[in-house]
Amino acid sequence: MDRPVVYDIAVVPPVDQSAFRLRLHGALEHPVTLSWAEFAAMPRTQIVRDFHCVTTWSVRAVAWEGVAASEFVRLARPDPDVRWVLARGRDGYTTNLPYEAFIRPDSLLADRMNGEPLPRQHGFPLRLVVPSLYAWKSAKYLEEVEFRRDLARGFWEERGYHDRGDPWLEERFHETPR
Ligand SMILES: Nc1nc2c(c(=O)[nH]1)N[C@H]1C(S)=C(S)[C@@H](COP(=O)(O)O)O[C@H]1N2
Ligand SMILES: [Mo]
Repeated sequence: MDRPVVYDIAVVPPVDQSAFRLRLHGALEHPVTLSWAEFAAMPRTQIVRDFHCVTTWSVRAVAWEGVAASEFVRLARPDPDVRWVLARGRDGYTTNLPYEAFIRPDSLLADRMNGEPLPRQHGFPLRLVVPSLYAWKSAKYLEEVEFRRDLARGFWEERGYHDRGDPWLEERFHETPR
């Protein structure tokens, strides 16, 4: 596999798994906060996918393991008119993505990468992985997933990056300046 490249907006202190919480909130029938033990008890999945950064590098065939995004949808039951997801990391990083992309069968919340616990610089203990979109949508150090009817932009999207970010369509920037 190619050498992974790390892109971070800030230095992130490690978190104790006993203090870890994952919060699913917003337009949901059943908002929920999960401890690490609760997350670890959920059904597991694995995928192998290339990882596409917007700055032209791609990392080939990364093996991710964790819990499918669709399992959190089953648990939290988003309202039928939810259109967007806003993911937030412990470093304050945020990114928005279409709900449709979040629920794709290959989207997951990963706690293992290439057969090992997620390395610290790749988002320990948990990150979002959305292989169908550019890598900036895959929020590391994940703590919050907000389900929304309307668009709220994340860190890069506020700075002109695309609200969806499909690498096959090369959706890097917004077409029109905002
Ligand atoms: N929490 C958090 N997640 C993040 C970022 C970040 O700065 N903070 N950077 C994003 C960007 S721009 C990219 S390209 C990928 C890089 O993932 P990697 O460091 O695991 O290669 O993480 C994304 N997720
Ligand atoms: Mo990136």
